[in-house]
This record gives sequence, C-alpha cells and structure tokens, in this order.
Amino acid sequence: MKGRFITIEGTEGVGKTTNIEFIHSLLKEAGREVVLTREPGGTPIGEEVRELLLGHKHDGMSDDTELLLMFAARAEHLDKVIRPALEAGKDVLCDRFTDATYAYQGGGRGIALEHIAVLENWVQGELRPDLTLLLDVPVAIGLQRAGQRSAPDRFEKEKHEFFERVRQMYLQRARAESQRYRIIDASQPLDAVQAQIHAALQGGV
Ligand code: Z5A
Repeated sequence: MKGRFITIEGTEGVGKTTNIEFIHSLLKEAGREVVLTREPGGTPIGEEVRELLLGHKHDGMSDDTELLLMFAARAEHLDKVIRPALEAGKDVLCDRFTDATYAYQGGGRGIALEHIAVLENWVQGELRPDLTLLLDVPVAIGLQRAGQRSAPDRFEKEKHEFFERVRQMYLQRARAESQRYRIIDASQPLDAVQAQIHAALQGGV
C-alpha cells in the first residue's frame, strides 16, 4: 500500500472537528491526494450504524453490542473506503479509528482489551494507522468546550469519570506506541494547537 493512513483521536471536545480541515489542507498543500472520512461512519452502512450507536433510540444497549457494531461499521469502511484508497496511493485521514475502541469500549466501558484485539486482528489483518494525532485536554476543559454544542449524544451523556478512563487509556496507548502517536496539547489556543499539528506532520509518517 502506498498511501498513508492518518488518524485523529481524543476525548470529548478536544477539537478534532475544528482541526481536521486544517490537517486536510496541510496534506493537500504537500501534494497529497486525501480521502477524509470518519468512524463510526464513512459508508452508507457505517452511517446507519452510527445512528444506532449515537442516538437515544437504543439507550441501554449492551457493551458487547456496542463493541461489535463499531467493528461491523469498521469492516465495511475498510472494505469500501480505506483499503481501496490506500491501494490507489491516496492518503486516508480518518476522524477516529480503533484507538477510540480501546479508549471508549476498553477504558470507558471496561471491556477486556484482549477481546478488542481479537476483533482488531480479524477485521483489520495487519493494517494499522501510520500516524495517530492524539489531541489531549484535561477532561473538565473538553466537557466544558463540548457543552457549548447541541444536545448530547449517547456517549456525551456519560459522566466525568468515564471520560477520565477514556483519556487515560489514550495516553497509556500513546506512551506505549510513541513511534506512531503524536500527543498534541490541545488545551492551548487554536493557533498554538495548529502549530503543533503542523510540526507533527512535518516530522513525517
Ligand atoms: N466511538 C467509540 O466509542 N468507539 C469507537 O471505536 C469510535 C467512536 C470510532 C462519536 O465520535 C462518538 O463515537 C464518540 C466516541 C465514539 N463519542 N464521544 N464522546 P465523534 O468524533 O463524532 O464525536 P465527538 O467526540 O463528540 O467529537 P467532535 O464532535 O468531532 O468534537 P471535538 O472534536 O471533540 O470538538 P470540536 O467540535 O472541534 O470543538 C469543541 C468546541 O471547542 C468548539 O466550540 C470549538 O470551537 C472549541 N475549540 C476547539 N479547539 C479549541 C481551542 N484550542 N481553544 C478553545 N476552544 C476550542
């Protein structure tokens, strides 16, 4: 595969949406053809699964159902979007991927990490992101920022402690895989955050 697989991650309100277009434009300026996509979602089936996962129609969904729906959407996304783009030499810039599953379903919900690893190996084979930008802010700041938005989805209704476990799992994984991850201090003003992102991308994949 010739394209590069770049993912952006973080807890609630870290500024992924705010920064992803900036990253997209930096990659395009560098002459790359880029497919911008997201999880859960990115395909017609994936977007329907996203509605099941984020909406309130299925409040009380079991943790295992949630995990398996994440990977069902991911299997379709890999088959229809991610692998074809990478094989065509395009970069894929994805708003969340399997690190989010380790953080939210593993750290947040408490599902055994070995169970997630089984699904990761099955659905992805050897494919892993080449570069992951982890936008990190203390949970209280992220929740305060996110609180300025519209009605909370099924995840956004979780409590502070849930997001603290999510954040700690992200940081633990970032430290363990420092070659792939770049931790961005997203508590800083936007121009300082974007300067860090710029430097991380210039550091190469
Ligand atoms: N999920 C999962 O559980 N397992 C999985 O495997 C996957 C996902 C793939 C949907 O994700 C949910 O799916 C997610 C985890 C779960 N649930 N949660 N939480 P999503 O990515 O679509 O949704 P999100 O986490 O809510 O992210 P978002 O909508 O993209 O928001 P954001 O990136 O966190 O923040 P933002 O909208 O860009 O910024 C928030 C506010 O802060 C906004 O007013 C900005 O103007 C402001 N902002 C941004 N940057 C700054 C700085 N630097 N200073 C000051 N203010 C700022």
